[in-house]
Amino acid sequence: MNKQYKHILVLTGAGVSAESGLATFRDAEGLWNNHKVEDVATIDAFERNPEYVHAFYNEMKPELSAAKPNSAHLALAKLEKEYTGEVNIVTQNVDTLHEKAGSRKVYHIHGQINQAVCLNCGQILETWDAVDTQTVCPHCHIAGMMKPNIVFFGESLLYMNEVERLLKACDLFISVGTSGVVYPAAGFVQAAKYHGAETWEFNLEAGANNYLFDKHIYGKCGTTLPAFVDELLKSAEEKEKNND
Ligand code: BV8
Repeated sequence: MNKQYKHILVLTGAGVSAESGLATFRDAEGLWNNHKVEDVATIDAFERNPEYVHAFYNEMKPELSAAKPNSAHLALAKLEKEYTGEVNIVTQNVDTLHEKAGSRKVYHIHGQINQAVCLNCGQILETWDAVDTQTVCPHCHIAGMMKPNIVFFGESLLYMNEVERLLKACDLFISVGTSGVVYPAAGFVQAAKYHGAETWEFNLEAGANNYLFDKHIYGKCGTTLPAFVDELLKSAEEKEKNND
């Protein structure tokens, strides 16, 4: 990490929100342990039993709405604000903790818990209230066509055009708190590497795609990430001074 990066791309997963008290998916007491993925996070499940899927996400809303960003989210917001180069976050998380920490350039490729999409007119409804099969779309006024704006397995990701552009442009790719098992997000590191980026993995333990990263920093990202961000800011400042 001895250069001034022009474009830093950060990919985050559930591990970045773990120290805010939010359950991850695949850890011991993870979200999927009490539910079968295919019962709640697939498009067939939604078509088969929309009430059940709506209830699963409605149940999550109060906790995610009350959750507070932790030092990892705050470090990334500080990096975006103070770093001389561009900083973007692509998150697999449906919580809004990056935004609550002050990050502005955040792309939710797996959707957002406080959004629903109308399958009739395609408009997005932003709400922390419960959405269900009776909810009327405020845009086209049709009832019963709202779906959580969550990307289920088998659905294509959101913001993929922007993500492709960011993967081509970045010279530093940082992955934080993801098990690296869900594609295409788990393959982003390969694309970044192909386009010449330096790749770093921040996780509790080696992710499934860890062999694709140049560097690894294992530990709680609430501790490891702020230290890394301070290093990045300090070395950029020194470079600026030397250039003056
Ligand atoms: C698509 C929405 C195509 C719900 C989610 C066979 C092989 C390969 C791929 C596939 C395959 N069969 C099917 C596929 C594709 C499939 C896929 O990848 N399946 C996997 C499971 C095999 N992918 C898809 O279906 C995707 N769509 O491919 O579409 C297509 C193309 C065109 C047209 C039509 C279709 C859609 C993927 C999105 C699915 N939706 N979620 C919801 O969020 O409720 S995925 C779900 O997993 C979440 O979004 C989550 O974000 C994501 C990844 O999980 P992680 O964030 O990594 O969380 P996890 O718990 O796993 O790990 C947490 C990590 O943090 C751990 O490593 C832990 O150690 C670490 N950690 C914990 N605490 C800390 C920490 N690290 C640091 N500090 C800490 N304190």
